[in-house]
Amino acid sequence: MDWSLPELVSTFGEIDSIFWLITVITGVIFLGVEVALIYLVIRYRHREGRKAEYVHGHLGTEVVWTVIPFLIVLFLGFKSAGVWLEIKDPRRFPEEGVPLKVTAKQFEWNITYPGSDGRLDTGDDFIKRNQLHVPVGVPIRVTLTAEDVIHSFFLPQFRVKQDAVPGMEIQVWFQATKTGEYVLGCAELCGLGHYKMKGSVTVHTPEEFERWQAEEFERQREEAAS
Ligand SMILES: [Cu+2]
Repeated sequence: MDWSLPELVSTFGEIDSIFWLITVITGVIFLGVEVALIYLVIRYRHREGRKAEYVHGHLGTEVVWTVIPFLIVLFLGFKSAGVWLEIKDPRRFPEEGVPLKVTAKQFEWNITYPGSDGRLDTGDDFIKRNQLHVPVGVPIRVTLTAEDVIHSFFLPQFRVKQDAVPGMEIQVWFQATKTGEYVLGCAELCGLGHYKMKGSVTVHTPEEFERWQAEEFERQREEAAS
C-alpha cells in the first residue's frame, strides 16, 4: 500500500508543497502536545497523601499560545492565497484551451466535447459518459454543473476537486503534464450509488486527442443513424 500522495500529473503541484508544510507543522505540534500530555499524566499522577492544588492560569502563557497559532495560520493563509487564486479564480484562468462541459448526476459523469471546431454548442459536439479525455500540455476549461444533487468533481492525480451544484455553472481549469490513464471520482456522498460514480481520465497527445474526437463523433453519428 502506498501512503504518499497520488502521482502528480498537472501543473497544480504547489498544492503538494502546502499539503506537506501543513502536515509537518501540525505533526510537530501534535507530537509536542502528546509528549507533554503523557509526561504530565505520569508526573502528576495520584499519590497517597498529596493534595490537588488550584491553579488560576497564567496570562503570559495564554498570550503566547494564542499568538503563535495565529501567526502560523496567517502565514499559511498568505502562502496558499496565490495558489488558491490561480486554481479557483475564473478571472485568472487561461483564455485559450479546450472547453468541456461536465454534468454530474446520480451516478455518472456526462462530458460534452467541443469536437473539431474546438467550440461548445455547435453541431459537432458530442457526449461521453464517464470518460474524460484531454490533451496534454493544454489548459482544459470545464463548466461544471449537476442535474440532481451536489456532487464533487475529483481528479486526484490532477489535484482538482470542485463541488458540482444543481442550478450553478462553476468554472474549473487544469492542465495535464503527462499522458496516461487516471481516475475521475465523485468526492461528495451523493446517494446510494455514490461509490460507483467514477470514470476514467485519458490524457492524449494533442494530435491523438484530435483524432479521438473526430473518431468518436463519427462513431456516435453512425450509431444514431443506424
Ligand atoms: Cu456523486
